[in-house]
Amino acid sequence: MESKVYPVSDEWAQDALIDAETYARKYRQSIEDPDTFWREEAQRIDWIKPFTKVKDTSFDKDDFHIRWFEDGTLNLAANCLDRHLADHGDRPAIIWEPDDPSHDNRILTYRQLYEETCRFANGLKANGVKKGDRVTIYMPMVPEAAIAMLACARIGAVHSVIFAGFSPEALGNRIEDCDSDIVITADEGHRGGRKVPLKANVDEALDHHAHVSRVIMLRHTGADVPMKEGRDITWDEAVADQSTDCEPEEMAAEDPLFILYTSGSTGKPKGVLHTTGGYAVWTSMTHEYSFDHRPGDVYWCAADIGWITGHSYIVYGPFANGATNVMFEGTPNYPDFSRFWQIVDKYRVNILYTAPTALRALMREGNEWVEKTSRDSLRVLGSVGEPINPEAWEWYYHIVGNGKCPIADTWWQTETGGHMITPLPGAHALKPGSATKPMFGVKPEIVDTDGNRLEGPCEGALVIADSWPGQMRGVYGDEERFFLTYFSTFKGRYFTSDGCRRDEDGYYWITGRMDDVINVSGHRMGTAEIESALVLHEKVAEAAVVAMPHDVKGQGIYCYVTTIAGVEGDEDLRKELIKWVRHEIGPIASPDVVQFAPSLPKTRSGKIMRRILRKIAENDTSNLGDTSTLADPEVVDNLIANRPDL
Ligand code: 6R9
Repeated sequence: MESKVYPVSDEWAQDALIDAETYARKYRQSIEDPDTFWREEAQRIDWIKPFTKVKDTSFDKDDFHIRWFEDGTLNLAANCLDRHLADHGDRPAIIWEPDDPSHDNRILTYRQLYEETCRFANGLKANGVKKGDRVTIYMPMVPEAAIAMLACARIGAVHSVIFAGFSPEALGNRIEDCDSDIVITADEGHRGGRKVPLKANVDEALDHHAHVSRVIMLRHTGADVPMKEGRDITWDEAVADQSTDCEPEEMAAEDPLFILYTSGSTGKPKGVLHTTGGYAVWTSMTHEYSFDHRPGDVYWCAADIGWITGHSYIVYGPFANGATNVMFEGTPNYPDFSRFWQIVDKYRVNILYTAPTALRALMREGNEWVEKTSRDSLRVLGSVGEPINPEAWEWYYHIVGNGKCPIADTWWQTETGGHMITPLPGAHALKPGSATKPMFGVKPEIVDTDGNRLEGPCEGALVIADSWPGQMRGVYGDEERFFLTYFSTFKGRYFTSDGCRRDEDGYYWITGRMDDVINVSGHRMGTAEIESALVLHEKVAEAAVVAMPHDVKGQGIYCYVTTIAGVEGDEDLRKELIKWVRHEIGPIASPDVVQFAPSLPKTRSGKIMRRILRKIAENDTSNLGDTSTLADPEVVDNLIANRPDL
């Protein structure tokens, strides 16, 4: 396949933190002599007790374990805050931009962020939170969300951030799964001119999860919300009279840092568990190298704190590196389609990190929204969440970046903690749509279905052959699921569930998920999760959910629904089911299409043939592949005949 190549410019080649030669040398060392490489790289973190052992890992079933820097101790919040105070306590740590541009922004220096974090950490302690306790955070994109996370890290509590777009039902299940007794939230959030009823959602969730004994609520919009006597207090009450100093807890490198729920192939979202030392080194290193981040840069990651990108690249990586972080509460299209670029100009952003879905949504509105802004402060552009199509890549590069900013197309996952395959701006020639080359310490391999390693240009399943420091350490509360999900498909290797192609230059091209995960606007949704929600509805007998191509979201959600006998699938029920799924999971899981089906295509053994359902959803029915195992071929003809016009 022919593709355009954008070589590293002379300017970049000369000034980059990591140039091509340095990349080659460091990469080789990271694979051949990981001990030396990581011993040095880990010096970017302040250890309380220095580690002596670097890496002790095995992906083999009989001896499965992952430990990095294991006898070292540290506190990650102290690495993100305290150590910056002496030299640049007055540097802005967070520049917060509200949803509505006519409202006031907020700027918190490192000293202020330190003090607010300590006060809240003391407040948590005063409310009974101890090291190892799980704290649920359900917050809008405000500085207090980051403060709550850092406060947990400071006292050794394990945070579980739930994206504010999740429903009460989804929130409740996640509170239950990690058995957390405390929830931190706000009265409401702002998003694109609308209000998100966070406290009301928490109340609804807690109707069924009464063991939660404390809710701390930030007053943000000032909405009049009911407070439950004895359970609910305000943020201000929690921090009143608390000291602005709080001794950081000494954590072992392998002590848990946080849990983050994500979707996989099976019905129940899993709590991905990350630990402290390796994650600290990994997020700090990748944030610096992938974006060529320099002290004093204004850096903006436009993700939400509820996703791994927010954890690693709004909070831990950037703060560990003393970055000035823009944090934005709103959306790219409110009040108009220039909003992103106006923010870039307002704060003279040097590094912008966003998702292909946002770019596609803005691209289709026309270039004038971009071109009326300057954007001349931009130096590096980042992309994350899904494969970026070459058209969106070219637009990002030429229109947004004026043809002078390298694009870091960062491939990684909740499970990997940080960037795994990505170009470094001064080291790699770029090919639009390719995540290019592995990060230091990452050993990608492409295997066939039998697990044979393929060499040279090839396509297959992407696996990682050895451990890296930022790797997840477990599925919370389910020890076996970790090994089974990631290490049992291909022996001795971590299976990413992504398909991948490697070209003649050794560049990696991610082709997308190979499992039943739909990537909607960069958000992972399990088809089984949506199916379970649908069949909970009293009028639904059976449901099958597959991905469909979508111009803006990347993938959309296509649902085939069989109603119970005597119920007709009409327009009203269609609307009701869409509302139902939004209520059960959240607005991000909104079905794009609901097609009623008298029955679903099944094999004689009763398995739903998703391959066929996918083809119909893609409107590609000329070649359905092998249909010989279908129990009733007429079912398929009926589905094709009744496919809604989209
Ligand atoms: C960070 C994040 C992970 C899945 C991953 C892959 C897709 C993410 C990508 C990409 C191609 C990129 N993905 N970044 N695909 N190029 N640059 O998104 O984590 O929410 O766990 O999703 O997203 O399919 O497996 P997460």
